Order: sequence, then C-alpha cells, then structure tokens
Amino acid sequence: MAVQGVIDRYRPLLNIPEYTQTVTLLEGSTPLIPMPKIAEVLGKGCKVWVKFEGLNPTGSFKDRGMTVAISEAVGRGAKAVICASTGNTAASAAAYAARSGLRAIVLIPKGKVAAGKLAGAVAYGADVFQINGSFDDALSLVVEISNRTPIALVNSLNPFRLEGQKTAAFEICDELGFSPDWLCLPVGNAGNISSYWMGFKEYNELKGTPKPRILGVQAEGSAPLVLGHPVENPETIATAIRIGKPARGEQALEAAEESNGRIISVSDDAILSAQCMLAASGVWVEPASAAGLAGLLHEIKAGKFNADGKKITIVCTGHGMKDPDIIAHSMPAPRLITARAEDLEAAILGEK
Ligand code: AN7
Repeated sequence: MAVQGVIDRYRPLLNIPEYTQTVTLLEGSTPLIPMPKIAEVLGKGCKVWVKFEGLNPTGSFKDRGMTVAISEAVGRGAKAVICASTGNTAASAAAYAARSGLRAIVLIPKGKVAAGKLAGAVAYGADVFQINGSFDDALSLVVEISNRTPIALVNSLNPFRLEGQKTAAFEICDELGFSPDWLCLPVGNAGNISSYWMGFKEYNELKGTPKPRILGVQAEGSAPLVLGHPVENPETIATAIRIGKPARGEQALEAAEESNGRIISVSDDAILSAQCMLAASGVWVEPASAAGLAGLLHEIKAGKFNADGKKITIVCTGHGMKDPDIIAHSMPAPRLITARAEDLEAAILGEK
C-alpha cells in the first residue's frame, strides 16, 4: 500500500465537506510499538503498546487534526489560519499552512513553550506572537479574532481537528485486529481524548470492535477536569498540557464516563520518571507524552488498577526532541574527560 495521509486512508469515515482540498504531509500510520519491559512491570501477562505519535511529520499527533482543518480551510477559500498553542499545535499549523500557501498566525504563552516547538513554528514561517499570559488567555484571544475576521481558527474547537485525530483510534484497531482494554493518554485542552473516544465509538458501530476504557491523565498543577473547576494559573513541567480551561472539557469528561474510565492527575516527578522509563525502552517522548504511563503506574500503585492480563495502549503524543531542555535539567551532564585514550578507557571502566 502506498504511503497515505489520514484523509486518503480514512476519507469515507471522515465527516468532512465535499469542498475539502487535501493538504497532507503523509501524517498518521504511526507505529504501535510493543513494550514488553514495561508490561512486565505493570502486571502479569499484560500486553502494552505505545502508539508513538511523536513520529508524525512535525513530531506530534496534532498533524492528524491539522491536515483536516487546513484542508477544509483551503477548500473554503481561507487565506489565513490562527491558533493559540502550548507549542505543538503552532508547529503543526505552521507546517500545513506553509504547504498550502496560507498565512499562519500563532499565539503562545511567553517562556512556556519548549524549544523544539517554537523553533518549528518559526522554521515553517508562521507569524509567531507571544503574550505575558497563559495558553487559556491566548485561546480566548484567537477565538475572538476568528469571530471578527475571516481568519480560520485551527484549535481543537474546530470540529475538523477532531475528525482527523479520531483516525488514531482507527489505526490502533486496524493494526491490532482488536481494540485494547485500556487506552491511556495525556489531557490538556481535551481535544485528543474526545477524538479517540469518537473514533472508538464509530468503529464499534461500524465494525463491532469493542470500545476500550479510557484513562485520561492531567498534570497535578493543571488538572481542571480532576478538580472540577478551571485552574487560573496552571503550572507543570509538561508545558504541552499546561492548560487550565480545556476547550473540550465537557466532552473529555463524557469520554471518561461513557468508557467506564476516568481522568486523574499525577505529579511532575511521576511524569519525569515515566519519561525515563519509556526512554529506557528506546522511546523518547516529551514530558506531557509520558503522562499516560505515569497515570497507569499511579493507579496500579494505589491499588486502583489491575493490569494483569490486560491489553493496554499508551498514547505518546509528542517526540522527546521537542523539549530537549527538560532532559538537560533532569539528567547529569556528560562527564568531561581529557582527549586521551587512557582517560577514556579509565572513564569507561569506572576507575576515575
Ligand atoms: C504532546 O499544542 O494544546 O488534550 O497547543 O502537545 O488534545 O489538548 C497541545 C496539547 C498532549 C494534550 N500531548 O492534548 C497545543 C496543545 C502533547 C500536546 C497534549 C498536547 P489535548
């Protein structure tokens, strides 16, 4: 099968207008990587896969939704798109806009966007603006502008974003030949959890594939859906999910409830240690992307989750290279040695 983007691969299952003009970077079809070492830690006879969304063209799952949002915008004659972003949406919007000749305008919270994301948005040629404020402030500004002008909003309030992102659920079912018992993933603005649930429900109706239970995971300092109210000053080292008023919050809570799952929160330390655990199996993800595993470990430790015999998919939403500084801070710097073979040998043998 020739390489396809998500629109070509799943077009009959996408609720998109006729006039949609496909703009693709051949996103999607990301690997579902077996994680036997982690499965052993989680429970007896359980099977674990990582859906590694960091391997999309701009390094995150956002590309699935962006191909559809931009394709729709182009089809209807939009000349510019706008989004607020904690980083990945910005980079993705910028790339797909560049590909289709649209202007991309992105608004980010100053100082809170990881280096690899900001660099991407700039490299793809977006007009990047920053505010002294949060993602939530930025989102309300871009919503207002998109209401006042013909500039198309490409945040996940845009329903076409969800149409694209639900394809990840299709891919998991198609690849496994069944659906997992549990799907674990980070929750920020809550578009992705809503998309997955849509996708699994649709496959259930179409093909009878059973629906998984969903474990959504927020960071403790940014956990509006766990606390039950917006968080004015969200904080977390996982800047991707540093969001206090999720646009799709209601839908996310519904997904958790309908799937007989739940949304929980974990500490930044738990996120960082899950990030290391994934890296120790060769999968380096950005901090937010480790939240799903962190949540799973948290629930198992608290005796609230029995992983024995379960089939579990962990969604890792973004690549580790998006946020290299985190690792530089949490890991020891490489040891400096003199440029002599004896020193290198001694260092390797641990004599010094
Ligand atoms: C790596 O880029 O909100 O719950 O502006 O980048 O669908 O918001 C990013 C979110 C998880 C949360 N993992 O997904 C943005 C933005 C990564 C992310 C999420 C994001 P949603």
